[in-house]
Parts: sequence; C-alpha cells; structure tokens
Amino acid sequence: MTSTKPALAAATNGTKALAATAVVRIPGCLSLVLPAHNEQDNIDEVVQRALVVLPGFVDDFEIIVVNDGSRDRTGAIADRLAVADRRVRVVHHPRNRGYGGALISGFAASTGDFVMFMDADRQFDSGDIRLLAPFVRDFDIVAGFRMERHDPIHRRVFAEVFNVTVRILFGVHLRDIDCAFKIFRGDLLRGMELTSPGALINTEIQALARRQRVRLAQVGVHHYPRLAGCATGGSPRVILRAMRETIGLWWRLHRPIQRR
Ligand SMILES: Nc1nc2c(ncn2[C@@H]2O[C@H](COP(=O)(O)OP(=O)(O)O)[C@@H](O)[C@H]2O)c(=O)[nH]1
Ligand SMILES: [Mg+2]
Repeated sequence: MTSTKPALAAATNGTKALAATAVVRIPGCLSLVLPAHNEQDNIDEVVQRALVVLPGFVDDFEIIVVNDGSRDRTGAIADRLAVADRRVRVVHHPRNRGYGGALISGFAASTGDFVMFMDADRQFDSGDIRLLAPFVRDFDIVAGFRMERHDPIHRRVFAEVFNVTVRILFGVHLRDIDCAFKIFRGDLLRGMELTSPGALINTEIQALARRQRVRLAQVGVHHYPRLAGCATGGSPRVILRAMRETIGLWWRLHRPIQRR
C-alpha cells in the first residue's frame, strides 16, 4: 500500500485546452471547503459564485464554510447563506484555530466522494474547476498551481524558498505547494491523520500522500489580487508558526518509531 513516491506527477497547463474541450463532469458528490477568517466582504460572493458554477460540473455538492473564529460578520453572513440554500453548511470555530485547523474541520465535516478546497478571499475563481475536472476520475489529487501569482513580491520569494525547503525535507515535489485550489479523493483525505494548525497543512497532506500510491496531477489556475479584507498568510506570526510546524512535521514523519 505504501510507496515513497507518487505514482505519477503530471504537469498540465489546462488553459490552452480550455476553449477547445467540452465540460467534463465530476462523478458522485463534491464537497467544497472554504476556510474563512474575517472575510465579510468576500464570503457572500464566493459562495454565490460557487452555487452558480458547481451545478455545471457535478450533480450533487455541498459547500462547507469554515468560519475560523472571525471577529467580523463572516459567521452571520455564512449562516444566512446556509438558511437560504440547504447545499451550504457552516462550521463555526468559536476561537481562531488557523488555516490548517480550518481545513481539518472542513475535511472532517465533508461527505463528498471528492473534496475540493479553495480560499474564501476571491483570489481564486471556482469557475477554474473546469480546468481540474478532466483529471478527477484518473487522479487521487488534482492540485492547482498559480500560473501568475498576484501577491506582493516578498510573498512570492518566501513561497519559492518554502517550495525548495519542503522538497528537500519531505521529498514533496509540487510546483506550488500552497496553492489553495485542489481536489482530492474524499476517502484519501478523510483517512489522513492531519495535525498542522497553520500553513503547513498542504505540506502535511502531500507528505502523507507520498507514502501511498497517490496519482497526482498539477493544473495551472488563475490567481487574482485580494480586493477586500486582509491577507495574513505572510505575517511574521504565520511564518514563524510555519517554521515551528515544519520542524514538528519532520520529526513526526522521521522519528525512528515510524520506521518499525
Ligand atoms: N491567514 C489565515 N487565513 C485563514 C485563517 N483561517 C482561515 N483562513 C482563510 O484562509 C484563506 C487564505 O488567507 P490569506 O490571509 O488570504 O492568505 P494568503 O492568500 O496566503 O495571503 C482565506 O480564505 C482566509 O479567510 C487563519 O487563521 N489565518
Ligand atoms: Mg489570500
């Protein structure tokens, strides 16, 4: 069952194929997990857009908003969206747990054959599911990579350094490890014992996936500047926490007892 390498890494830039190919539908049920921390100016539009987009790609779906201890109106808006449409569900964290904690809650609440996650800050467009959908049947993980990343330069530099670091420490080779636009086989994701409360969650998922015979496809997606709310992904607090989590994860995966 276990293997040290993914069975296949397919790098695919889907944009050129976009115009020419017909829509490929995703079988079964899809859960879309949206981690949201103080996204009162974004969450309504992100959910409304997903409600319009997803029926074009899957018959059955649920949208799970994880309100991660927001101090603004994110929770109230998400509750209103859930009352208006039964396909929307909300998980509330009374206190902020961090990006990884938000995703872990969303995955645990998911019921779909496939689980997708996307940031709830309008930096991604759920319509780009069109680019990933053709790979969902044949791959266990379909990971987006940002074709052109719209974040400040220092964020892009950190991201490059981080990508190289996880490559060396964990053998995880992704073009854009932290891209928040991915689709997983639901049982694979829910079967993982995930523990990273912060930004390292993506690395943890891929490091655990690497131990199984996962089939991984990588697909270029669009990325947009943040128009509302505050990005905290590059704050010193988040970066320091990611460093601590990196050491913790390395130890968890490499301590001798794991090898027995
Ligand atoms: N940064 C951060 N984001 C969180 C947290 N919990 C949930 N999120 C959500 O994670 C997504 C990415 O956050 P963002 O600050 O834009 O990170 P960036 O895109 O890497 O700059 C957004 O949808 C946030 O609302 C948290 O504790 N910290
Ligand atoms: Mg963002």
